Amino acid sequence: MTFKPALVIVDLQEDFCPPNGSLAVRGGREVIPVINNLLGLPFVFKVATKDHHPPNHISFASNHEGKQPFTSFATIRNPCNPEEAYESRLWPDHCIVGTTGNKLVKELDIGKVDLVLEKGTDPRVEMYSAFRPPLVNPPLVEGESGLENALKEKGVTDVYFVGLAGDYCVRFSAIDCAKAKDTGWNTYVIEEGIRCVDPGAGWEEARAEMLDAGVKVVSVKDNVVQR
Ligand code: VGL
Ligand code: ZN
Repeated sequence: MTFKPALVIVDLQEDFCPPNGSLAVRGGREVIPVINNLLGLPFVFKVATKDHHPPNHISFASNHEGKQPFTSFATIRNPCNPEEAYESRLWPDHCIVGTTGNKLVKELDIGKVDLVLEKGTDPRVEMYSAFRPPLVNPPLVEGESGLENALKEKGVTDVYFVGLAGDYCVRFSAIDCAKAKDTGWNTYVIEEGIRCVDPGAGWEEARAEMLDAGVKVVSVKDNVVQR
């Protein structure tokens, strides 16, 4: 099979970056030049995802009485199946539709991006993975997402992830990618192209979970689009 690499840039938005982002990830802006360089390489398909929340989104601490961003958790139920519930970390308001914080960072070489995909649009559920179709996250249920279909349509063989945050949306997107059925995709995370909310233990846990799922963590020095 011919090698057809895709680049997926996860949530490279103002709210995840210093100096003004409401959920700024330390060093978040430092990935921009790395990612702009990657955009110059011969990927067959380049996608950017956006966290795209309504103001009443369930992941905002401000929408839960007495809860604090970063330290509080809330139980979220799958509206399709109320038996399924999960504990989810709560955040400051971020990436609200129509705000500056929602915008892809202004330095991103957007002209080289083929497709922008929005996620997290349903106020009732958290949506870390770019592969989860609306209303079924989590747990993963059968059904293809917009990203999965788009990658299949382009005949992609290898998917490289970068963006923010490494221990949240990059992690869950890469894991879903590696686990996508009948695709044969090789899945990579490029380490210089990510920064984490919790760079110590958070990244270690994320890395271990990704390795377990078959995701390879690589370096830009590994000549990523050659094989
Ligand atoms: C993210 C926290 C909340 C991410 C999104 O893009 O990693 N993290 N929403
Ligand atoms: Zn979010």
